[in-house]
Amino acid sequence: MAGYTLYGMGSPNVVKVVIALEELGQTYDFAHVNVFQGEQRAPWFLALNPNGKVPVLVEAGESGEPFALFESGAIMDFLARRHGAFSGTNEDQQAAVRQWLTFQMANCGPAFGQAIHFSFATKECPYGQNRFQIELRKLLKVIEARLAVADYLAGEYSIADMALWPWIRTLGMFFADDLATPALQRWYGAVEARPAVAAATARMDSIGGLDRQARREASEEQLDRYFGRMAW
Ligand SMILES: N[C@@H](CCC(=O)N[C@@H](CS)C(=O)NCC(=O)O)C(=O)O
Repeated sequence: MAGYTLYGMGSPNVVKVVIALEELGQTYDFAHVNVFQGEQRAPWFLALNPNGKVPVLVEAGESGEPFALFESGAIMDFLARRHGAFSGTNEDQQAAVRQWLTFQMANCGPAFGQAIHFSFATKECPYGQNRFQIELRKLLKVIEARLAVADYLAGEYSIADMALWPWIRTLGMFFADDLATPALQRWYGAVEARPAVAAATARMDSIGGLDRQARREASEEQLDRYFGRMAW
């Protein structure tokens, strides 16, 4: 039996956890959650994450009780500490890893997600498009400046890079021109070349078909709820 079960879909916040599991050499079962049709709002899922979002990681308990964790940043931090890698080797480095992980979680995830949402969901909303594209470009400048003076976000390759990389990959499908800067490209290629990252992306690309099917089969009302145009 795999030590972990990861509940998710093929989105960046889930891919980052798959990268961490692969980098740490952990076995895991992947449980696909049909977010387009609202499976994340079912009572069984809310018992794992009351906020109704993927990813959720469940660790099989050695003495019975499984341990469930939500919020991808907390999951990354948990996995790195549990398996003693990719989170810095002294207190200063550990703080730097958590700093850049928090930077990704608190800034890049929300702003990049909204920039993507407004670019395809509500083309009639220039206020939202403009606001989040300005923030996206500002954050990309911060990342470029950091990677111009450091190989990786926290100096050494860490869970902070694993957390950011899938977001940059996804941004490439929407805002490729904004990503054409030298340090970001150098870093992106270095992370992409890691065998664990290749294994993670291959596994997650196979999940993409499940997401596309779930989205195709969702009703208009379910899609309105998923995209936040209507309350659940
Ligand atoms: N801050 C959360 C964000 C998770 C998140 O936004 N998950 C999305 C997919 S990437 C989701 O589950 N959406 C479904 C919904 O909100 O109903 C994390 O990093 O874990």
